[in-house]
Amino acid sequence: MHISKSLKRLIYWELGIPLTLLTIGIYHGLMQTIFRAGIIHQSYFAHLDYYQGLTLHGVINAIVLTSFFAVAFGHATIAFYLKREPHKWVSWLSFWLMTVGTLMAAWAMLSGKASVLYTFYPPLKAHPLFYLGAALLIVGSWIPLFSWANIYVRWKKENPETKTPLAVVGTLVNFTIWFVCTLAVAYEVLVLLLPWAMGWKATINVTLARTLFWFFGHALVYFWLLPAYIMYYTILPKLAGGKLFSDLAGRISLFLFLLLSVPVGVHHQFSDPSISRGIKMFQGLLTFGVALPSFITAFTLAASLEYAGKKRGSRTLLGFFAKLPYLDAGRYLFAYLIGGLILFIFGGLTGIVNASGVLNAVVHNTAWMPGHFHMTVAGPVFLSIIGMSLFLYSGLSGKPVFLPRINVIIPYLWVIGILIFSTGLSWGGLIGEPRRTNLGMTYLNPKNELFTPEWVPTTMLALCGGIIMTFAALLFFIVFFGTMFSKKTSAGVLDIPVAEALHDEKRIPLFDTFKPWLLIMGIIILLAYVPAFIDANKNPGPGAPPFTPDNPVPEKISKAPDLYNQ
Ligand code: HAS
Repeated sequence: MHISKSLKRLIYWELGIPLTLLTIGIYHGLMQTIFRAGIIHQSYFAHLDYYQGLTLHGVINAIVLTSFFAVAFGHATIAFYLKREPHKWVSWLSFWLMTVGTLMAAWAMLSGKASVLYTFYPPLKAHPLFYLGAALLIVGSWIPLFSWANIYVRWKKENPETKTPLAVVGTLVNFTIWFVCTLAVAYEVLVLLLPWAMGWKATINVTLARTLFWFFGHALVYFWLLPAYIMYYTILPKLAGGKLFSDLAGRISLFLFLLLSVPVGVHHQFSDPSISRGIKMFQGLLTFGVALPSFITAFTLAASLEYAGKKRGSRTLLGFFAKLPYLDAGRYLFAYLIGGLILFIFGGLTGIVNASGVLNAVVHNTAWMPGHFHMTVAGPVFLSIIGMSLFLYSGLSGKPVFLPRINVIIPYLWVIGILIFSTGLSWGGLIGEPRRTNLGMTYLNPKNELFTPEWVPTTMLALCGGIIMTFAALLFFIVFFGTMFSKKTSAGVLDIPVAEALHDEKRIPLFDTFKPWLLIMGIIILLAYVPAFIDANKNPGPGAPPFTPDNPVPEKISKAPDLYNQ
C-alpha cells in the first residue's frame, strides 16, 4: 500500500535515529565485557567511565531503540491494517518530544553527569536534564496511542462484526500497558527525583522511588516484547510458508499480557526489606501467571512452524524443523525472528528461575541477571527490532537490501554470540559474580588482593560472546546503512506479510473489545500495588541525600553534615 510522504519520512527518522545511536550502545556493550574480563584495570577507557558507558549502553539499547521502534512499527501497523494514517501533527509532535528528550538525556550521559544506569535508582543522583529528557522521551512515545485509538474506534464503527486484526489488538494492548505503567515513573521523576536533584529537597524515599520504578520497569519489558510477539503471530507463520495455528490463542495471550504485565514489578524487590512478604508472594504468583501467555505463544508458534514444515514436505515427527527457510535471503526476516525465538526458550526459563522467591535469593544482583535479560531483550526483542527496521526501510524506500547473503546469517551469528555470552554470565552468577561491577579494577586484577580466579573462565566466555555479538552488529550496520545509501530500484510501498489463520475461530465479542479487560487490569493493579505503596510509605528508612557513583560520601555532606540525621 502507498502511504503519504510525511508518514514515510517520519518512519525513516524513527528508525534511523535509534539505529545510529545504537552504534554507541553496541560499542559500550563490548567495553563492558572487556572491563569485566579484567583486560582493563582502571575505571575508564578513552575518557569514558565504566558506569558512564554502562548507562549509555542500557539507556540507548533498552530505552531509546525500543521506544522509537515501537512507535514507528505502531504507525506502520495501524496504517497498514486499518488503512488510515495516524494524525500528522500528533505524530510529528511525538517524534520531536522523543528526539529532544533523547538529546537532553544524551548530553547529560555523555558529559558524565548522569552515570546512574538505566534504572536511575536513588540515592545515585543525575543531572536534572537526564530525568527531564527521559520523561519527554516517554511522554512522546505514548502520544500516538491517542491517534491510533481514534482510528480504531472509527474503524470499529464501520466494521462492527469484523474481528479487529490481531496486529492492531497487539499494538493497542502494548501502548495501553505503556501508558499505564509510565504514569508511575512520571510521578517518580516529577515529584521525587527532580525536586531532589535540583536541591529543593534534601532527601528522598528510596523504597518508594524503587517501587514506582518497578511498577513501570517490568511492564517495560513487555512493552519491549509485544512488538516481537505481533511479528511472531502475524508475520512469522507466513514467512515460514504456513499459517498461524490459532488466531484466538494470539488474542488470549495478548489480553493476558494486558492484565498481568504491570502488577508484577515487586518481583524485582524480593530483597527489599521495606515490602512485606505477603505482597511479594502475591506478585510472585502473578509473575508465574504472566509467563502463561508466553507458554501459549510457544505452543502456538511451534504448531504453526510444524504446519509450515509439513507443507514444505516434512513427513516425520520433528522433520519440520529441517524444512524451514532458515537461510533464504529473500525471506531474511524469518531468520531474525526464529533466531530470537530460539534465544527466548532460555530467556524464558531463566525468567521462571528469577520469579521463584527462594531461587531469586541466589541469583539476585549477580551476573545471572544480565545473562537472563540478554536472552530476552537482546534476543527476540533486539533481533525483531533490527530485522523489521531493515524490512520496513527497504520496503518503504524501494531500495534492495545491501549484501543479502551476509544479511541472512547475521541473526545466527548474534544467537551464537548471545548463547556464549549468557552462558558465561549465568555460570558466573551462580558462583557469585556480581552484576554492574567493574571487575577489572579488583576481582579480575591478579595484582589485587581481592582477585577471584574462579571468575576468569566465566568472564572470558562472556568476552568471547561479546566479540561475536559485536561482529554481528557491525555486519548489520554495514547492511542497514549500505541499504540506506544504495539506489532505489522500485516504488517504495508499505508491505507487511500477513499470516492467515489455520483455525480462524469465529469472532468472540469478549476477545474483540477492550473495556472488560481494562476494568480487570485496574482491579488487579490496585490489589497488587496499593499495599506495596502503603508499605513503601510506612517503612521508608532514613531519607537519602544525593550520591554520585564515584564517592561513598553524600554529595553535599561537607556543606551540610546534619543531612544524615534527617
Ligand atoms: Fe525478566 C529481571 C522474571 C521475561 C527482561 N528481566 C529482568 C531484567 C530484565 C528482564 C531487563 O521474577 C533485569 C532488570 C534489572 O535491571 O534489574 N522475566 C521474568 C519472567 C519472565 C521474564 C517470569 N524479562 C522477560 C522478558 C524481558 C525481561 C520478556 C525482556 C524483553 N525477570 C524476572 C524476574 C526478574 C527479572 C523475577 C528480577 C530478578 C531480580 O532479582 O532482579 C517471563 O515472561 C518469561 C516467559 C517466557 C517463556 C518462554 C516461552 C518461549 C518461547 C519460544 C518458543 C520457541 C519456539 C521456536 C516455538 C515461558 C515463546 C522453536 C524453534 C527452534 C528452531 C528450536
